[in-house]
Amino acid sequence: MNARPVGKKQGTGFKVDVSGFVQNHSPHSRLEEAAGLARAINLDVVHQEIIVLKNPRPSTLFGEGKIDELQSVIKEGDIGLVIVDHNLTPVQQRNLEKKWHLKVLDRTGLILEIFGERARTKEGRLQVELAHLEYQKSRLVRSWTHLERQRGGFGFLGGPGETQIEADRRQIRKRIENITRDIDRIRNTRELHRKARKKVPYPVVALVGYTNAGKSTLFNALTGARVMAQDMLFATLDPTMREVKLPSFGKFILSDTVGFISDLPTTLVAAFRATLEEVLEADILLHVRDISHEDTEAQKKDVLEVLHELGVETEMESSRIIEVWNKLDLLDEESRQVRFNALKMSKDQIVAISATTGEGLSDLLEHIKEVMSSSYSEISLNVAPEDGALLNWILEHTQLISRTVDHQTGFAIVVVRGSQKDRGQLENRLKGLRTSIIARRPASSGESG
Ligand SMILES: Nc1nc2c(ncn2[C@@H]2O[C@H](COP(=O)(O)OP(=O)(O)OP(=O)(O)O)[C@@H](O)[C@H]2O)c(=O)[nH]1
Ligand SMILES: [Mg+2]
Repeated sequence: MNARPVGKKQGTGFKVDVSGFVQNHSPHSRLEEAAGLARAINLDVVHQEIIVLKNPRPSTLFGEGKIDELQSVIKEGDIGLVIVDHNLTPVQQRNLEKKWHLKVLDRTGLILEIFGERARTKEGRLQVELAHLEYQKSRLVRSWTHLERQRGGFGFLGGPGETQIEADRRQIRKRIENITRDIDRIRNTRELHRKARKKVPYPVVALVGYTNAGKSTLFNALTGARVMAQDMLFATLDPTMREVKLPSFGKFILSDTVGFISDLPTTLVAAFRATLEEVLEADILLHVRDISHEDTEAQKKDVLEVLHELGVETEMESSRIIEVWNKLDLLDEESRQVRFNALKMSKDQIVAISATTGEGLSDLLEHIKEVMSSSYSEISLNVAPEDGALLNWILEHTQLISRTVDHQTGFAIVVVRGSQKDRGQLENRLKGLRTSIIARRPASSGESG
């Protein structure tokens, strides 16, 4: 499944950033990001430039002059692959490939390649393959012969030797069907596991954020784990979960996941939807931001957009979102002050930290605890002996703190920790029963189950 750079000159890269289409992100940093993406699959970037497009051509995107100019750069640099950091139509891609006699990848194609290399779990691989197939399907109309599909694989960068030239739409559709079925199967199994996990219903805290913001570094800092954290885009693809002990609160589960990026291909968002949705059901979302990045605001906007696409109402759910301003150590004194002033003025929940130096981490944990305490409470119940079914429900949905039985009455005193949602459901279930809630208090302390 690994895609390799094409041609003898493996690893030669060449990138163009079409600045005329860049929104919010500065052309310069967008170019740097694209180069980073290329390096993320071991491509050797030999030339990069920003091209201002005054009037994009439907057939080739660039004008004749520019195409010729780039042709000489290609010759000179012995370049084997051109990456256009912009979405190309199938026709544009094919025409550019014909003119330059090499492989051309657009932004979506490039991101798909990276995901293809990174996916580790079976589900992750299938999701990426599905996204790839959807992408190919949309390009099948006229340019299929240029796609040089690897037999049984899905990389665009496959060697021409193993290509299968003739398109077979039906075959692709069939493969999509099969993959979808496999993914469903895996998902059902996971759903069962998740239900089982619910029996120890610790609150879940999920890390979300732009790629390279420092999610995995923070994950490691908080859990003592060693998740791959690298100065590499999309270092993490598959979700990872781990327990964290919160002093005087108990445990919570921290989950690290794939980073977002601007113009994340919609096929990919769709493919990863189920995985991400699970993460997004978390009690708290930590939105990790690289506050030292010049495009940090644009990145935030991108992340909120993807969250929105995934069904998180960021405005209405602000109480469960904590913004984590990371990489504080990279700011000079002045920018630090500016940031801290902004932080104080903001009505959002924000904590400034450095995941590498550890600065602010205790504040962050404190804040997590506060948010949890306000949404979690300790509930003491007097459970009637005939309400065994209800007791089972309680034990499945909440976290048991203690349980004692009054042998004379047969009633059990059960103390649990539950979220607001659990509490609401519990109250509904009590109607008409002898079981009752006898006390409730914020879950600011208590031991872990
Ligand atoms: N100086 C500094 N560097 C940091 C900090 N946090 C993370 N980094 C660096 O930023 C880079 C990216 O960190 P990761 O933790 O891999 O970022 P990520 O958000 O998990 O990225 P993806 O998995 O690609 O989405 C690494 O080189 C980290 O060492 C920080 O607080 N300060
Ligand atoms: Mg990561």
